[in-house]
Amino acid sequence: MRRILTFGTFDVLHIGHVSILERARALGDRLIVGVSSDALNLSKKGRRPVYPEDDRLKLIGALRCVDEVFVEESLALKGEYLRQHRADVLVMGDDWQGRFDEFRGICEVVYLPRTPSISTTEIIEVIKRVP
Ligand code: C2G
Repeated sequence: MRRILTFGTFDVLHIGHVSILERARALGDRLIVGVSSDALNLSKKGRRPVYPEDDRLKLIGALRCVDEVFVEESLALKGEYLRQHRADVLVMGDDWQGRFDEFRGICEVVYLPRTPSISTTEIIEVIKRVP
């Protein structure tokens, strides 16, 4: 049983999110997703997500490729979460390339290419422009 863990906000769910989750799941037998809390986002990005954490957890948990979800309360607890969930592999998008190498002592760390030309920020901008 190869356990894959990944983290993210997954706000305003889009094809880039589903694509990385499907590719992450394909690396093992079980995919566990740490969805960052509203409070963590406020401190990290200076704004609250459009979708509240309960909704983001429900959406991610409803995907066929996802086996388990939990709330990521703090960036500083990544090592703890990896140990708690007995992760064999940490998967992150390559916008985080190199940033999680410190966890190579706990598990494998894999960076997957991001889907080009789509992001939550861009979707929000497009919606704002709708007359
Ligand atoms: N992603 C992607 N392609 C996109 C947009 C996002 O592959 N076009 C990936 C990101 O690389 C990330 C995941 O989807 O692995 C979730 O993206 P975000 O919600 O933007 O995650 P982020 O806020 O960067 O949270 O501590 C790490 C953070 O929790 C990661």
